[in-house]
Amino acid sequence: MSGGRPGPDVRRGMYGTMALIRACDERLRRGLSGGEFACTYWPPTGQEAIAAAMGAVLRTDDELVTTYRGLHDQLAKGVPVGPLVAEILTRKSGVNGGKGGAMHITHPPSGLAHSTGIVGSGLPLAAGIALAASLGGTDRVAVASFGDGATATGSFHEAVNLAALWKLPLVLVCQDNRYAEMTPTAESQPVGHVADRAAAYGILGVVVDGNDPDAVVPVVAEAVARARSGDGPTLLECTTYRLWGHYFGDPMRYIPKEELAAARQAEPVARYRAALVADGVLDEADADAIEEEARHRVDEAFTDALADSPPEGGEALVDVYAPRRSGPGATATRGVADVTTTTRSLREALNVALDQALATDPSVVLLGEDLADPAGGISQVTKGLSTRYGTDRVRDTPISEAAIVGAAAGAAMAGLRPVAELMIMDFLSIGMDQLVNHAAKSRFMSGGLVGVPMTLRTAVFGGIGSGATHSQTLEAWLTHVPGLKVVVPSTPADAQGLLRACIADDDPCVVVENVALYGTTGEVPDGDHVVPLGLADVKRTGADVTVVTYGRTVRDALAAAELLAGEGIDVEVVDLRTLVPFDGQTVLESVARTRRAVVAHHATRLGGFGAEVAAVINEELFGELRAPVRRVAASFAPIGSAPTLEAFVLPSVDRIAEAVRDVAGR
Ligand SMILES: Cc1ncc(C[n+]2csc(CCOP(=O)(O)OP(=O)(O)O)c2C)c(N)n1
Ligand SMILES: [Mg+2]
Repeated sequence: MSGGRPGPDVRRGMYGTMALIRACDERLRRGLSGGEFACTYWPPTGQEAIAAAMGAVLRTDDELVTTYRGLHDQLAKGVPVGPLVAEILTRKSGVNGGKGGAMHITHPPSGLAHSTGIVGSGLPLAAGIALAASLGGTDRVAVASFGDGATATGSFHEAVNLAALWKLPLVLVCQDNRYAEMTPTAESQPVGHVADRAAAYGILGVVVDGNDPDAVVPVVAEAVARARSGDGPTLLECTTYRLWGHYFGDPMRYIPKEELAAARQAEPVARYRAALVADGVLDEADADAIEEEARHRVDEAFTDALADSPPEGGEALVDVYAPRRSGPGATATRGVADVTTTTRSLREALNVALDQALATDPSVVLLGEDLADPAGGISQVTKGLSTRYGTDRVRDTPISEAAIVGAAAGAAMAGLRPVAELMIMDFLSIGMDQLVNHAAKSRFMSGGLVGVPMTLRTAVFGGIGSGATHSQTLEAWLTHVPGLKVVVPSTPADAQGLLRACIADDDPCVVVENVALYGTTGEVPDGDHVVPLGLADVKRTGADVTVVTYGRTVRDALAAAELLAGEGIDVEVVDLRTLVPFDGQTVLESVARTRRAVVAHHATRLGGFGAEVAAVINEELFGELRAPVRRVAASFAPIGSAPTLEAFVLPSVDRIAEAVRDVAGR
């Protein structure tokens, strides 16, 4: 459908959608008020017209990202009412098996890509979905539906900037319901209209009466046509009113009575019914029948859902990660006797892994700041790749960490295998919501329907005088998040093989690189070298003490082992390589032999991953240990810029050696 007011069939259809939304909303509110059931609910009452118009314009294969206040959008996009209601009531038969709940509805067959509970976060995801649509050569569009309050978030601005810059097939639908929780729109934005913000990004902003579906249809249709034809995003501000407060049961004390009374007078469902009757599209009996039919479908949905049970508790552990795959990638080339090798720096090894992935898998795309040539990345890891594969697949981004991670996650949800780069690990703080709340949780919240096969590369700049905001070793932030895999390579061979494994993996993986290692060289097996995730590697065998470590600290541990060999202490060095999944077996086998262990890492000791390793050793081998497990890690202090301050805080060869002597009783 393109511009112009809708015809009678479309209008009747939209009324049916609005009636269905209203019936479902009323049934939910009735059940909640009467104590018939309990669930979370953010009523979209009063916003039905916007959803109905979107539903009338969008194709099933267009992808919608909405929010916790999404019932209307979800029904209008075609999510079947029975499984939708069951999900809201967190039943087994819900679209997402009761794992998503009212806030996190996902239904790919209807093009309902994601519903987010984090304000503004849907926009970067939708940008990524739009990127996948355009790189895939389709004419599908992505639509982000969000509230007025969301336009104050960094995610909104980063995503709109990115989408406008890249002319992504994205439609931005703001449902301006006059409030963000308890704050009126006017008190949270310095411009008169949300649509005014469009000018900052060189895109069209349109204000439309969101209570009139006939008015919304043509503006959505024009925005969709613009997006489909490659002319980029449009920001639509659909003005409306939130009739029942922020959440179910909101006493709405902050809303002026007269304002609410006027809004109720202008509410869209009754208003549209009257308009259709006045125009002769429906008579009163037709309208009654449409409403009756809607109520009937909704009643049936509730009866079925209420008869169903919630998922078994054990389901909590299912869909956290993709089921394990066998086949290529399941075995390492390491240890194969006749494999030939090439000497490479760790930087070159990462470049080769990316090159191989780009060459063999058209769904692999790279995005990040300064990735493309001539820069080729701040550390030249991506050098040459944009020249070889083009800037469509090796993309420079604006300085927008939330949008980089979010777009990668969205693109991964939509079928690509993006490799995003966050230049320095400290910047993870800015992309964290997208990684932790969306990439990590999508598979679970969707009940296994939507995985996020993305890789995030990032580098620790510690140990080179970069100071407190450019030196942090933050992998412990990530290992605490179910759904993520966390990889920390120490050698060129591992870096290449682990990165290949991450890109091929169906779950979101973070590769923590270290700038101090980029120049180190080593032998890398030729060909398709893959190191399976979750397998530690014994980098040096020894009989007296096990040092468990990873990443940059492996080098220090090996140097300490050399030193200690001269003192007659035989040290085994276990390189974890992957922190999640954690290879406890290799660690325990080693410590069961040596009966003495030191755990070492450059990250802060308090709450560091070493605490987890030490706890596992204690739990499993307490009776075997000849000494308590010792940890060597950074002091609980920011990294100072002066070399003296940094050296004081970070672990060193000497400190590792000292700890080993201590557990060895020397
Ligand atoms: C990032 C973030 N901050 C705060 C919240 C708490 N919160 C939930 S909804 C909401 C208001 C959002 O308002 P708006 O974007 O206008 O959407 P509406 O609820 O009106 O549909 C807030 C502050 C949140 N969920 N996410
Ligand atoms: Mg709002």
